[in-house]
Amino acid sequence: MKALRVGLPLVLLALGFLREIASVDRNNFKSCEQSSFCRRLRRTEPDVSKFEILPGTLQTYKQYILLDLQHSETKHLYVLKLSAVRGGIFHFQVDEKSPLSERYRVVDALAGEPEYVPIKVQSSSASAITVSTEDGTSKAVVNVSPFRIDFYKDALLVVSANSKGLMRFEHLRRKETSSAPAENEEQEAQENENQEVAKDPGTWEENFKSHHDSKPKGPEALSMDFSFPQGKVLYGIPEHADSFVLKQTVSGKGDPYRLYNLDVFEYELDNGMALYGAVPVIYGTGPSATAGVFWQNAAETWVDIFAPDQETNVMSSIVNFVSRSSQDDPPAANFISESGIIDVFVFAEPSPLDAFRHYTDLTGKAPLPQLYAIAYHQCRWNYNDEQDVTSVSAKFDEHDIPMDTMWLDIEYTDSKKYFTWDHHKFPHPLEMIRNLTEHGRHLTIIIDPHIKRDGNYFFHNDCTDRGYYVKNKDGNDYEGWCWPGAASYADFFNPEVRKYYADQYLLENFKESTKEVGIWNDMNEPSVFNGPEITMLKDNIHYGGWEHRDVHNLYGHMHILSTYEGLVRRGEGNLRPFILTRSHFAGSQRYAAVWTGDNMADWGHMQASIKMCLSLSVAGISFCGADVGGFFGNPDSELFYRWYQIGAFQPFFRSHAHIDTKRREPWLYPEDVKLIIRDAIRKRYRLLPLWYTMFYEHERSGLPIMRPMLAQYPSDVKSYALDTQFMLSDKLLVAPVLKTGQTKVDVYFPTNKNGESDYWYDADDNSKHASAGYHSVSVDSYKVPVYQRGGTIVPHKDRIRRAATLMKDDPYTLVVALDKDGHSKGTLYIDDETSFEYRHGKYMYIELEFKNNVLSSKKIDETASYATKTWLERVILVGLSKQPKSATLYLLHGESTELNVYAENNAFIVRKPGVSMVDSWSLKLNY
Ligand code: NBV
Repeated sequence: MKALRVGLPLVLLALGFLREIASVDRNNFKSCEQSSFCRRLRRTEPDVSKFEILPGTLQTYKQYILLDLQHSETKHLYVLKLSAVRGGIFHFQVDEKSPLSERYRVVDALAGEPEYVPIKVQSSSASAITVSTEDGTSKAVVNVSPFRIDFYKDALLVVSANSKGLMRFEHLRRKETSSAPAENEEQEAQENENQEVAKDPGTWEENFKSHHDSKPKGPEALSMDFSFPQGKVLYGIPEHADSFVLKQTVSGKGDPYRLYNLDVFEYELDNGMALYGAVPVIYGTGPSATAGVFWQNAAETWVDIFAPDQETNVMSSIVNFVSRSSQDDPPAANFISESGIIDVFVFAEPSPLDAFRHYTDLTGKAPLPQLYAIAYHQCRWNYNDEQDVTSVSAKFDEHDIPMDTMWLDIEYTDSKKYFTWDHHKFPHPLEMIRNLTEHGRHLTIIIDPHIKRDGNYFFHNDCTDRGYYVKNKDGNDYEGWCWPGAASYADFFNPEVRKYYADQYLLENFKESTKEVGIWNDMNEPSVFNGPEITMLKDNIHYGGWEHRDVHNLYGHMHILSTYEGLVRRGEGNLRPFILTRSHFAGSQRYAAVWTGDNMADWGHMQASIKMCLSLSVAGISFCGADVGGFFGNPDSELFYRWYQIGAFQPFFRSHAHIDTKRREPWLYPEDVKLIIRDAIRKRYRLLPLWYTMFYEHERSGLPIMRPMLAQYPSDVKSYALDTQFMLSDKLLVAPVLKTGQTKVDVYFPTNKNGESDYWYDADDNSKHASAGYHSVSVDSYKVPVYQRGGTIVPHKDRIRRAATLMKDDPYTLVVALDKDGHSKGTLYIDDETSFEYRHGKYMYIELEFKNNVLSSKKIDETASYATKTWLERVILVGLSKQPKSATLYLLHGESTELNVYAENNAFIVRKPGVSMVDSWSLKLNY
């Protein structure tokens, strides 16, 4: 039995948690119909809103306005607060005016307090109140009755809130209704409403399978719809294993997309079922604008999508949609959450990238990782013992395959007690780690949030004694089942618990660890094997008295926040932590990389890795990847090497496999397959300077690293729905092989804003593509169709070593790819690759430019400096119309050297300019 082999107590099987089934057991998870609040609030037919503003209540402050909002029948009062954040972002909140008890407001998702700016009330009448940002570029018009807010950017209507009238807001109420006759109309309406709401059997308490939810506060759900008048497609709201562009969910099209962090066993593709993470940001893109709506709510949320029906043919339906008459409704999304308040940020820009930037300005940017973290990671459940770890690492050397990190899954622990080792299998962890470090490699170990209830486990005793566990509804420590058997869950919402947990990472506590060890936080949805939908009861209680219902989607986020704090302190504030998390929320990018969980070894899941990482990337989580090879099942050779070829071009690149799969280190496949895998990994290592620069620029700008085509080509509607190819920054177009037996890939070269194609150069043979549309490209087993955009400069390192950490001082190659004017530009970032010293000016950020036949380098940040030993080994010029006779290298202080230019592989090459990367220099081509 698999379960026994991993030490899972038999009782789990008795509880019906059968992890043997072949695909997701939908019975374990709720549909909207099975969820009382979704059932109650899901009205998809446009309605006249029952909410109206009371314009006489307008209060104007420097940075916000307040207005009362009333339900026209119940007369229940709400308050709307509307403010503006720097950059033309609007923020609005709706809460009850006098709730029976406080309603939950999300914490820690935003990177900090937004920078609120003054707003001006431009006009106020009985029908509308118009406010604008001081510079007048963004405007919000609050329509009084029916209540609606229209948001404008540069006079263009970009988002309309509640224009479909789908807003609902269940006010808190007492269960007992008096039997006395109503004394006035208001009381009568109130009672009618109570009866109406109570009609649903799940309103005051709810059962799902054998689980009971006591709902101490009764109904408290809310919803609001948002239309995107400039949008042709909607996308975002990860995490779902679905297309990048969101599909219509209304008019009998099934369930809304669900955001509820869950551990879904063998997840299905092409649907909106909830997965491990939830980032409630959605975008609408059209040729004139991209608008974003960030719904800041951590409770279970369902999102209905009103969009063109894409079932038959995504492309033609979008094209049809674009040409539809203006009376047709724009795409819209209706967010339905179980509790909390309505808390929304709205932003829009002509360019999608600028819109994405606003979102990461709010929720933060991923800090630059250590270089090793963006190299190749080798994982499986499990590397069995020290000998296994050491020998796998050695085999990578033997087969000359680069690898930077070995990973240990749950079996390294003593009986699933985290922060301990199983000393039978791992008697000398420090020695084992040292052995890796000496080879330039790292170790990452798993630490899950469930705590074994064992009286001999210090962690459990501390949490019990200090009251650090999440409580059940009766105020006792909540107990569930997970890998260790009986387990409780640390309450990361309590700052004291976070500090305690962070402390456990310190070397004085976790003695058999080192400051270089990376941490993998798994199962943090949280996963509870015997809980409803494999998670925690909603009426559990967290710090501050909040129900789990209010904070569910934030649990994993608070877990990694605590881990991050611990690792920063472990490294004395100077070593960049590496954390991988499964669960995530808005803002999780500030702490950890995310992977897409337990996928399967099939072609569909491999394709899904692109769609899912694109959705995560636009939602701020750029450091994304999927288990290469597929977690469940055994990939055949072709699938396995094709997956490596994709993983090598995704930000987080790790091979991983379930404990019951066959061992699959690359050399266990036939020699020819191993060589293809080796080639794919080496492609990654060659491009590490580009990856590192992209991650650095991501920290500065917040722009996604892996980008949907529409991010770069918003004027080309045909590129909108593409999720089989993607861009890396604005430089590379990656169109990998996605199907078995493929000998050709249809690559779509988009139309730029001038209505033409850019120039694209094949990264292998430098051949040029210069016409827009689909091109069929031949592929052999080694081929990954990757194109460098003309007009860019991409840095490489061509001396591939066994680990990225050993390539630090190696020289650079620059690939200069020309646009149609003979220009190109690029950047290169260099620092110590490990520490936070770059935040104190110890780095080099270089701008490279080719124009008028001269390639030159100059520092972008003049005051920053880093004494790199690296130098320029080669310049590859792609797209020159004729061969230069020679090239002259000029250093800033006057010296010059004449160099030869060689023709090779459809390019011209200048070998060994030899100049230090510290210097400013230029290279002139002589004709
Ligand atoms: O820790 C074991 C696995 C892990 O390998 C995987 O990557 C996680 O997503 N973990 C889930 C627990 C159970 C998987 C069936």
